Amino acid sequence: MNKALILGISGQDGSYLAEHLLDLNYEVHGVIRRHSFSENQTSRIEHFRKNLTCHYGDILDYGSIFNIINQTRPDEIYNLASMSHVAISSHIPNFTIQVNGLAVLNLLEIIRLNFPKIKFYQASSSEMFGNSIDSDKYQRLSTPMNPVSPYGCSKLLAYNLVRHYRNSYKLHLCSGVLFNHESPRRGVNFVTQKITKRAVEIKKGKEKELILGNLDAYRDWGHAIDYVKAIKKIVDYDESKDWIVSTEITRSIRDLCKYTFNKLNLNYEDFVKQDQKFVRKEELEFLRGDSSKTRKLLNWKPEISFEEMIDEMIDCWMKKI
Ligand code: F7E
Repeated sequence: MNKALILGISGQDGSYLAEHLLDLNYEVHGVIRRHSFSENQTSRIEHFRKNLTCHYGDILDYGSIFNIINQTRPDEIYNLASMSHVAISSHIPNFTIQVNGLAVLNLLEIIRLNFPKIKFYQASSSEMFGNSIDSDKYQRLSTPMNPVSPYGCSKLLAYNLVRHYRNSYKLHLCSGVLFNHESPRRGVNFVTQKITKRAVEIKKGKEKELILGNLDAYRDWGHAIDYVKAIKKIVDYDESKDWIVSTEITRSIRDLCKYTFNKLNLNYEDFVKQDQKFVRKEELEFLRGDSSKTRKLLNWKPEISFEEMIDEMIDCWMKKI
């Protein structure tokens, strides 16, 4: 039985990846941070927790991570642990760089010095591109990376460290540069969940307005379930390298509002207001990833459409609220 260790198992991607690996008959271990509301911490994995082995640890705590790896001896490590909110990273830049950047260096050192056979996956992000874009309006691995947030800078640090360690020490280290990916398990302070939740609250007469920042940024949104399948294929590929995972379709926040409110027979213009408070210091304006190589070499493509994904999120809020 293959063994996997997931850092960030209690997050959106970690929870879906754990389920996918269990379906593939893996023994799945995960690292959980201590949290004062322990019931919230594991809400995404509670329904299948009996099939997992969870360990208390923290990616910032070198000893705890070394011990977990030493005890579990995984074949594969997936590093999905991160401070993942771009806007919040401007409020806690130092912490963001430590968690998303320096902690990855520690993981790489643990692998290099002690467990060089482990296959390692690093969650990289389209936020690393910043506002760089090729003339055909796509981002790809050759597009210059000029991040516009502490989050983007931290992810670029980790991405470059993974490349350097792979080239220098011949380790199986790969990165997936994932564009935005959403689901009903997304945190409510990301824009897709914020919009679908509030639109349902308005529909049910519980709220009157939705306050957002920039409506004219574009994002390439896929479903997290499709993206964790790509992650597994990335790790399984013989050669360890970097990959783009995207839908190749981009939409604005305004398009997202329009679709969500229409679905509920409402007009978004009657409810959506803008406030500078939610406008970023430096916005990343436009994302659309060219994932043609990933599709071809890994025989992967997104299966769930944008509309199906937003419908699923709306349905979940309709049941919850
Ligand atoms: O923002 C705009 C905001 O916070 C999307 C993370 O998974 O994807 C995610 O980062 C867009 C931005 O995601 C609000 O300015 C407008 O243009 O949902 P988001 P993100 O920043 O793109 C990348 C690939 C990651 O790696 C990250 O970890 O929506 N926007 N008004 C707003 N965004 C939020 N959150 N809240 C608003 O009120």
